Amino acid sequence: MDSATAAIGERLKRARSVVVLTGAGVSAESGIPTFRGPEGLWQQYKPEDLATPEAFQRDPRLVWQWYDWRRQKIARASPNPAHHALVQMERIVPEFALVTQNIDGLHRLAGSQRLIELHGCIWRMRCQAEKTVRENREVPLRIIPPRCDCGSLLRPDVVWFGEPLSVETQVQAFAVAESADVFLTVGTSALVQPAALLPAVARERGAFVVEINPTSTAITPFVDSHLQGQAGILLPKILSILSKD
Ligand code: BJW
Repeated sequence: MDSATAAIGERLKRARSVVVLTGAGVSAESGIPTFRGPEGLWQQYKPEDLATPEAFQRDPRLVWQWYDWRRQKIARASPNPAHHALVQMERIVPEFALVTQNIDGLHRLAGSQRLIELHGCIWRMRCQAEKTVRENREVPLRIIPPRCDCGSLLRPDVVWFGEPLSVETQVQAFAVAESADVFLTVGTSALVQPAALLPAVARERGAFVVEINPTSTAITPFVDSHLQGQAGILLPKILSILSKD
């Protein structure tokens, strides 16, 4: 194991509070496409056609077809070694929080408990009229677009561009970031706000910020350490040091 990875493991051993921010790259090794980059969803689809409230208002059927396709892909996927390593990390570190931008539910499926889902969850639907939220795991959907018993359209319970994140979720995420001794940002391009602010906030409050990503991102120049590689390889390595007496 290289010395930078080993050093992060040792630093985590001494930390009281560890916060991890994850993005689509953490689920890439489970076969779920990321958004940006050469293989990303935004190469093939336009966010303004599929991931905005205006797009849903214009063509709910198209938006739901895309989400139905993604639900089918996610339903076939399993958590990978990165998800599992984070579950173990939570069990070892005295104060741990996992903040994810992912809507695929794989962290929860792996067993993460102290989890803040910033952008919602693809397995929940929200009634446009009543604002009630329900779990729905039907794959594929029998009727597109799905409707509530009240007759109104249901929408995916996710956060689209131009929509605010839930206040409670956002407050929780910033609070844990502010109290972190070590902050890991894993598998995110760190382009989407407000999530991308979290590593900067943590660093400003004195956290040691580590980025795990095969490529450089918007925040690489500002982190304390960039471990260049796949989350599914590096997180288990870090965990192996953290678990040693
Ligand atoms: C690996 C790997 C491996 C690969 N291991 N790594 C300030 C400045 C500028 C703009 C804004 C601003 N504030 C707000 C905005 C607008 C906008 C925004 O940020 N735009 C930017 C893109 C410019 N933000 C918003 O609109 C947000 N809302 C908001 O701020 O509201 C304010 C408001 C207040 C009051 C009233 C009204 C409004 C909402 C953002 C919602 C984002 N939604 C999406 C879709 C969610 C639903 C869905 O999935 O369908 O969230 S967009 C998409 O991007 C998704 C992701 O969660 C998010 C982040 O993407 P992520 O996870 O970083 O993925 P990628 O693909 O970008 O990166 C993957 C990385 O993994 C890469 O770096 C790879 O190298 C790496 N990788 N394999 C480790 N094996």
